[in-house]
Amino acid sequence: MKVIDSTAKKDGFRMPGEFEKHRGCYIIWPERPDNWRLGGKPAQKVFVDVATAISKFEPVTVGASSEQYANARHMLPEQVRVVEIDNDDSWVRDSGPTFVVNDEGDVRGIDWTFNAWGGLEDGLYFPWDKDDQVAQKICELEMSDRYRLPDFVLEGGSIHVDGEGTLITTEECLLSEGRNPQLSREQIEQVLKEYLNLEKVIWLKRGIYLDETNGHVDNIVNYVRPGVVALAWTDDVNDPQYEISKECYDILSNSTDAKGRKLEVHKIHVPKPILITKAESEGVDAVDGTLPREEGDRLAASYINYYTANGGVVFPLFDDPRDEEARQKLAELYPDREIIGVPAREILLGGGNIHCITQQVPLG
Ligand code: KQY
Repeated sequence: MKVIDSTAKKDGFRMPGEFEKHRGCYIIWPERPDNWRLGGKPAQKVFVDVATAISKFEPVTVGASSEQYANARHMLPEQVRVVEIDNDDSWVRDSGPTFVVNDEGDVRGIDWTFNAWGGLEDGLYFPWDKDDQVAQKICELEMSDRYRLPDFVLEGGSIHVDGEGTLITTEECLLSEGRNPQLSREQIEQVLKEYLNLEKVIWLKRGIYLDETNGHVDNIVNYVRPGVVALAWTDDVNDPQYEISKECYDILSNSTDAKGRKLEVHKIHVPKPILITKAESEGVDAVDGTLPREEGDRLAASYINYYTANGGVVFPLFDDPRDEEARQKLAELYPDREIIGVPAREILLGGGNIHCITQQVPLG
């Protein structure tokens, strides 16, 4: 498959919204013991639940390392395809390609540079070279040509688009020292506009409180459809999350998108603060250079970190009274999709959630 020396905008490709039709979905199997407790065994069960839920709606491929291939194949249901993809960890939203489509139905991948959320500045592990090859491997499996950006760091979790020329991101992440410190905000915006075919970038300031990715947008805001977004919210003015969510609400509700529409903003309450337990902390193999998981640390829990599938939405459950409220809100926002909740504490303990462990391939 070819590496194309051009840009999506020049070639008439655009990034579709996640709510548009998919050809399928990728997930990478968790195993690294310095991020996933107990050697990844509890997380693997939840990844099976997420893959199974999504496979009700669209084909799912799980990539596993050669060491874990047989275990993954054994644990996953037969309708899920399992292939070997060597990796450093299982966040395919970030290590995988961002796909773009054209009006002829062609699909191409954008292969951003991946540096584990901040490289040597404040990245979450080292090395990350296998993760940086994941996008290329998925493009090959999908028979998709790709644009490779060897000098531009970006993760899929740091952007959401409406498919009609608008992208939402956060300054906390895209302007962080560990991504592209040599580029100004305007230059970063220009790269996004060229490679995703956009007219407008809406900049939020910060993502969810204590998000270890430097505030990925996919934990705080999601596009329901063009002109309509869901926002993580709390009414508790004493929670540091309040000020962040309020700031996002003010920016979003005062923004127009690329088509000149005012955004409709729907609030979905976060669960009460979720803290790492002693047993959970002790289950992680602490090593130098990987973010420690300390007892009592608050996790960046948000229902917004959900996956939009063909005909379905798969969202995280936290064993919290807000779970049911989130389900109802999503059912209202997505009347034509089945809403499936998956208990997701084990994914949260690894530092992300359902959206972060999935990557859609658009139908084109
Ligand atoms: O939230 C994400 N998109 C990724 C989280 C990475 C956590 C690594 N420990």
